[in-house]
Amino acid sequence: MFCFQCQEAAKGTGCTVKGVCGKTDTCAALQDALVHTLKGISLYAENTNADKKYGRFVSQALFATITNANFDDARIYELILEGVKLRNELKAISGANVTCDCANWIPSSMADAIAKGNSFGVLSQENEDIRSLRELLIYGLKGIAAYADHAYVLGYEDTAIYNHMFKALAATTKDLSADELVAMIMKTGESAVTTMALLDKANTSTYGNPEVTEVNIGVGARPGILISGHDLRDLKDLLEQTKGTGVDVYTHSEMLPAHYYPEFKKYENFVGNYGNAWWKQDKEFESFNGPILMTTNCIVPVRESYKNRMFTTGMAGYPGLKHIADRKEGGQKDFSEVIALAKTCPAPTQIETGKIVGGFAHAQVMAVADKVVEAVKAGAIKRFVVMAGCDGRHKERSYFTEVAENLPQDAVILTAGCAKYRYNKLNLGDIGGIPRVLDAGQCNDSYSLAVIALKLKEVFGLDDINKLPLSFDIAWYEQKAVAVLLALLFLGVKGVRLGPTLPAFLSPNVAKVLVDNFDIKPIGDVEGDVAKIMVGA
Ligand code: SF4
Ligand code: SF3
Repeated sequence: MFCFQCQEAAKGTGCTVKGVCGKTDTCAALQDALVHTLKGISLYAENTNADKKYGRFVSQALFATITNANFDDARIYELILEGVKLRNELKAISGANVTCDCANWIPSSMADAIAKGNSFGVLSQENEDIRSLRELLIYGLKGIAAYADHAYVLGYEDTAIYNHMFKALAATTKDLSADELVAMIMKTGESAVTTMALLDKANTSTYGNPEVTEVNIGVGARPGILISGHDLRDLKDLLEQTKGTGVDVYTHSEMLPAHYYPEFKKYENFVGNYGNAWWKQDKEFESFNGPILMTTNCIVPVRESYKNRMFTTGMAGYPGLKHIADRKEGGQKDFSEVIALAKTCPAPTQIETGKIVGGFAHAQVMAVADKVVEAVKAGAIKRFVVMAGCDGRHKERSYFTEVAENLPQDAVILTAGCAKYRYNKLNLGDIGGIPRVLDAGQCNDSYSLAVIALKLKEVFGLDDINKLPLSFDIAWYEQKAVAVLLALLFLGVKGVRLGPTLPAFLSPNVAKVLVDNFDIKPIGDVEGDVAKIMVGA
């Protein structure tokens, strides 16, 4: 195997024996064979007016290959078989004669698919710059795919997003120049903006606009179910089905922002958030005591002590865990087994107490825009620092906690994604009633931060987003962060700091393109960075 798609790639170069994430070499090969198949689908779909079902499939299958989403060989192999079937349908419809292996191969067995993945993996492209650009493109698409799937689940789709996915995946099989690939990457940034906007519309039209909310981080006396990941519709079904059963529902990691939506506040058994970012789950799931439902990434290798009370659903999967099947059209997923199990479990063991505040998505911030603008004009707020993205295991990530602690009192942190767990429980105070950490929501709610920045640009009559008193200090881990980063670049944001390390998949030349054109820089030391951030350097 060779995989370097996430920030924790072994030795900062790539995982070769087994993923640091726990992905086995067979699962890695199957995922590579799946991506290979999706390229074949795309080669036919890009020139056909393909039905939405093909776009949906490509999104869901790409989503399954995101870091920490699906470790289940059998499920990945099923997706390959389904993909080959759909590809052959498109082949017949288009009547095209495409010679690429990805457009024609037919797996005869799982072993055959593993061999295919091994011969068409990342390293099959020998030119390291073309490899780097192609993979950057694919990882951006994976992030978009996850967001597109969440929007689809709520009934929102956009064929332009699917069409871009086809074009971009097909592009990775062609003999394109570096410049042509860079142009495709920029278009992917545009598509990331479109997709996050669509998901924002899906979430807010269905569940209301997030509002400032205090979230309890302690526990109650009743048994609970812990729901993790990003899928709000799964949460809605679970809340409906646990209503009045005596079972409480807690959010974990990226599900925390669900508390900010008016729709979910109606449920008296929706009691709080348990634990921290994804990577601490192997300890925190143990002390939760009740069932855990993973709706998306990020799953870490599952311990025996809670294996029999952990479930996956949607595109998440893990061998040996029960998988809750998809809902029938118009219906709900059936969580009765999860709820029945919860009733037999003790209440969660308390690991923290207190409250955290969030809900500063675009509508809520706009509602207090006057106050914010006033604070900037009066000099009470000198700088906004976007510290969105992901959290992870690396010790160097304490940098983000220290930056949050060391920024002067007149700086406000804007956040989204699980990066927030590095500083959302510190007491950083407020500026005239405006908290110094404004949490917009999940990583896809980075879109809200962009909307807020564009609005501020307008209010201050500026012609360039980079003239705002705004800096970006982004923590990344998986491919959704790649999509968010490409979205920022498309929106013209320059000078983003990125850490804890730059992606292993950027070759020196590709990294140089990003530095030269967008002034992207690796994080440095806390003191130096804080000083530079405050003067916009
Ligand atoms: Fe390694 Fe990350 Fe790939 Fe997992 S996803 S195999 S940790 S590079
Ligand atoms: Fe990602 Fe696992 Fe945090 Fe949505 S999901 S942000 S890492």
